[in-house]
Parts: sequence; C-alpha cells; structure tokens
Amino acid sequence: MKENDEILEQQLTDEQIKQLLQTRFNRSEILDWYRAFVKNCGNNRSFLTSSLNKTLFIDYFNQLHPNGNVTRLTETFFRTYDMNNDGRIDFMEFMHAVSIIRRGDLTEKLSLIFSLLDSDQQGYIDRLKLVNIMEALYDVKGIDYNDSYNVLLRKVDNLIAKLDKDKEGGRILRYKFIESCMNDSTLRDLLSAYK
Ligand SMILES: [Ca+2]
Repeated sequence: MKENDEILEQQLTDEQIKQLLQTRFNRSEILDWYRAFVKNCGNNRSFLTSSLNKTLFIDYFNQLHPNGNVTRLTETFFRTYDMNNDGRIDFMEFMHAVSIIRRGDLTEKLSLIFSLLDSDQQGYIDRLKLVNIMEALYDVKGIDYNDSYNVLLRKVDNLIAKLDKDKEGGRILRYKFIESCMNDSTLRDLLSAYK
C-alpha cells in the first residue's frame, strides 16, 4: 500500500471503513473517492471536518453547467444527499449516493430519483413538485420556458398520466413511482436522460 493511502486510511475509523465496504466499492476505490472528496472540500483535510456545504456543492455543479442556472436543482440534490439534514454532506452521505448512482440496481436508482422529485420529502410527488423540477431542469440547460410554459405543463401532465394510471388523485407514492417506471420503457428512457 502506498504511504499516502495509509495516511488517508488512518483518517477513517474501522467502523467507517466497515460501513463503506457495504457500498459497492472495494477499499482501494473508496480511498480514491475519499481523496477526490477531501480535495473538493477545500482546506479541511481530515475525515471529521471534511464535508461539502451548499456553496461548495453549487459551485461544483456550476462548473459543469456554465451556461445555465443550477441553483434550484442543486438545492434539491443537496437536500437529498444530506440525509441527516445538518446542512453539510459528509463522506458517508456522499458515498451512499455515489454507490447508488454508479452501481445501484434500477429499483435503487428509481428510489433515489423519487427522493429528488419529492423535494419536501412528504413521501409523494404531484403535479406542482414535477412542475418545479421541470423548471429547475430548464434553468440548468439555460432554456427560457416563460414563452412556452404550456409546453412544460403538457410534459408534466403526460408524465403524471403515465405515473398515475390508477388515477389515485395525482399523488404518486414511492412504490407506485418505481412500479410505473419499471413497467414503462418510455418513462425509463425519459428519466435516464436526466441522470
Ligand atoms: Ca449531513
């Protein structure tokens, strides 16, 4: 093992490494992610103090989408990643999300997408939440939707119609969302475009 890896590994407790190995990454991959994570967290170079606050998180996405406005979408992402809601994303929370995005099965990925769409975490998604997310996605791409707002609404209504086939009043629960997406290839393709 490289000396540098030893130093990094010493910053993680045995319990943390044990938990991290339950993600789908091996020890060497975890250390690679850890190295990248600590680097992106600025000057706090130890596990206990390394975390991404919202500003760092938004900055990171801004670099990826220089022509759009990522703030709205990123705030939603941040809330989903920050599982204990303490205003920062620590390495354990970060790896939880990364392991689903990179190596999770379809159900886990859909469940994560549901959490993103359920922006206030009430356990369901509806037309208003989907409209908000659609606006945020347009912002990221730098598309001005004000002139074609009806098109945006129509897209959301089509989506709702597919997700809410049993007409349960437009409130789509997590299990229903996953079930509908699993059974509808159009829906799967649509959502995978927004990975
Ligand atoms: Ca947190």
